[in-house]
Amino acid sequence: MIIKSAEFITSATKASQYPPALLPEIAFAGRSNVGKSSLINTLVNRKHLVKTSRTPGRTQMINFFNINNAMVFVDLPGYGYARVPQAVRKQWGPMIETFLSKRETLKGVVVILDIRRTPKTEDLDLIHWLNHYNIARILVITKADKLSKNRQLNHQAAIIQALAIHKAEVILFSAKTRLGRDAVWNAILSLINIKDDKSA
Ligand SMILES: Nc1nc2c(ncn2[C@@H]2O[C@H](COP(=O)(O)OP(=O)(O)O)[C@@H](O)[C@H]2O)c(=O)[nH]1
Ligand SMILES: [Mg+2]
Repeated sequence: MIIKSAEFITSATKASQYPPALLPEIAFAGRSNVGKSSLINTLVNRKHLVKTSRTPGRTQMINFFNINNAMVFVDLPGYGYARVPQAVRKQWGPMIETFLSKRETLKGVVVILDIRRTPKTEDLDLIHWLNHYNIARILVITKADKLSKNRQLNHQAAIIQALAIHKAEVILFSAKTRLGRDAVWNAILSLINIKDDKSA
């Protein structure tokens, strides 16, 4: 995928603050610190379009980015970080659920999981919500570079089992090595019905 432009549009916590729904949207969701910002930056070939952080739980708003004037990437706030104040954590569910249930231009959600962790309640809840609202998902297992090839396979198998899904459904990814970048792009493009014109 050739990236001609990638620009921040706006941040929102409620529907009235969302930008006009004009382009197909792909949202990104996962636990705080899972590597969501790094994944988006890798996809768009920018080091700092989306802030990455060593301190998890900082971004508690929904951030919208215009990509190539062809689609919008939506960075959803990370969940499951204990040090986020209770009041903020309480907002998280309704904020995400409103977005997922009301956004008519949403074409799918990239669900990001850390290869070293078994999916937790929040991950499973998110996947159930997506099923409930009939929203397409792309499952990405990131930070693959943190494990040896052998352990990658074992951990991937454990995650697949915990989620009760098919092996072909997950994409192994690394922001560090860029493993899986093309596969994630292909999955996104097929959800929004855009052909990847490499000559463009
Ligand atoms: N080794 C490695 N580190 C990563 C990868 N993706 C993210 N990280 C690191 O994990 C931390 C959290 O990443 P970030 O993208 O900010 O996570 P977010 O909170 O989910 O947006 C940062 O220190 C990143 O450098 C990856 O694929 N491999
Ligand atoms: Mg982030």
